[in-house]
Amino acid sequence: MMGIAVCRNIFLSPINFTTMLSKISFASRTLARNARGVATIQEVLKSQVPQKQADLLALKKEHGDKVLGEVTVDQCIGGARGVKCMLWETSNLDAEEGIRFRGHTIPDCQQILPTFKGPAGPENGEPLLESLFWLLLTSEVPTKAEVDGLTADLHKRAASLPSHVVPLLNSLPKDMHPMTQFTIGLNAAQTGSAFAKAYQDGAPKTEYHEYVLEDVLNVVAQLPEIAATIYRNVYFDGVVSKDTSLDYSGNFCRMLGYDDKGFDELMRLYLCIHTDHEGGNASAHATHLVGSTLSDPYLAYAGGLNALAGPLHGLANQEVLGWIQGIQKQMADEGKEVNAETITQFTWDTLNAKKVIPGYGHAVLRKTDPRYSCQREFALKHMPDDELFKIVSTIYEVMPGILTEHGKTKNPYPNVDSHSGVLLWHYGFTQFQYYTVLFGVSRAVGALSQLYWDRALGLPLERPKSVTPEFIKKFCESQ
Ligand code: AMX
Repeated sequence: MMGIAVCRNIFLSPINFTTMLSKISFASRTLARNARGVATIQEVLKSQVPQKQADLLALKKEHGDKVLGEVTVDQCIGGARGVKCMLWETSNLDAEEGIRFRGHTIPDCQQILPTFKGPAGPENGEPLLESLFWLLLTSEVPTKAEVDGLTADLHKRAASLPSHVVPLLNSLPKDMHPMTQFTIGLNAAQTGSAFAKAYQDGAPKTEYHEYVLEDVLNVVAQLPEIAATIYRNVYFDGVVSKDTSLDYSGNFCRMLGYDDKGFDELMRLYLCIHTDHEGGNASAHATHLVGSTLSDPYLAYAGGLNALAGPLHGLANQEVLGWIQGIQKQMADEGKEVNAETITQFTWDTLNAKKVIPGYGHAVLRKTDPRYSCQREFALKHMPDDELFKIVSTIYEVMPGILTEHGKTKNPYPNVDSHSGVLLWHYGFTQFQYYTVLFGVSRAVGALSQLYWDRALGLPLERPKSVTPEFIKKFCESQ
């Protein structure tokens, strides 16, 4: 029967076929997992580390002196685009296809990862963030029971947020950018770092990853309270209420002050798709770099958050909303409609003013970001008539053509940040200066999963070679 089903699906589409294969392999893995019983994430990782360490040693021994690529002067000056010089376990980004989390596309993940209702599958809602966290850390698809165990563990760990953090956040000026507050909160929570303490106490290098895992789980568990405290302080009454009968995302929604099942589902999707985008993006790379100095996960991820706060990276989601409001205001002032024609004019005005169009373009991607596409699918399913969604759709119709005609960007298509704001806005989450904090809660899961493996695999201090302009000139002239 399974064979017939697979054959039939081959003729549907390659995506359906891949998804079918994922489901089959998931089913067989689930059988194996059920035989072994419910494991904790610590147990699974402990069983994987020796083999992974041996595999990496063997890879180095066999291929250590092979050449992965060369570096041109343009790449050296131009932000190292395409230079292959970083090991990354958790995800891989293809320019055409987009992100794969441990080999799984976003549609795959929506098929195979456990949801709040239980079994995997879009009919049961979006995957749980904890499911993806498990997949990123272990490369295995968890059972629902394993995910529930992780959820309970994270809820328990959230209580370990040091007692000085919330009062510190309460003392910050309300007009300080939420991302600045977020990094302050995370840095302040560093006093609880298990790794920093173990290092000071003389733990051997072979044990670093055990303490790092404690910190990774604690940071992920503590971030919602830091983030929600900032949101409630800046925009509301400062009161944060929890509901730990829910999953990580649902509880986070309650902490932010939202009690709406539709918004819970959106937050599950949102938190999953922002987790990881291979290693070279600024927030993941910064976390990896800072962590390579043996700064603990709190300090390392605070570095990542500072990178995320830049408008060319995570801050683009707030910029998109600001840009759309700019169109709306100008057209209202001029008594015009927001439509394809006026959006085109506004876009050219932005480009002629030498500004970027937020939410479009990408350093690696050369097609529409699948993180954009799945958010569009969500909107088509849950809010097809939303006015702002219609504007975002019209922008999507005209923008690739305009950017192509403009002729500068290598990728005229939308990225993740082009769509996230409109979904949040639909549920009444209109404080767009805060949007990057949500991105930051999610990115922790990817960047810190990798940081665990950085230490488990004993990766060294990152220290690429820089060169002076004089060196480049002399070197090239001597060739
Ligand atoms: N609007 C206008 N110009 C753009 C553009 C856009 N959306 N995207 C790229 N360009 C311009 C660049 O500024 C650059 O101009 P320059 O030669 O005068 O410096 C030229 O096109 C070539 O750039 P590129 O090679 O296509 O892109 P990049 O790798 O240098 O930069 C990115 C990538 C994302 C920073 C860029 O596309 C951009 O600024 N986009 C808008 C901001 C944004 O949406 N950021 C979020 C990205 C996703 C994320 O990290 N969250």
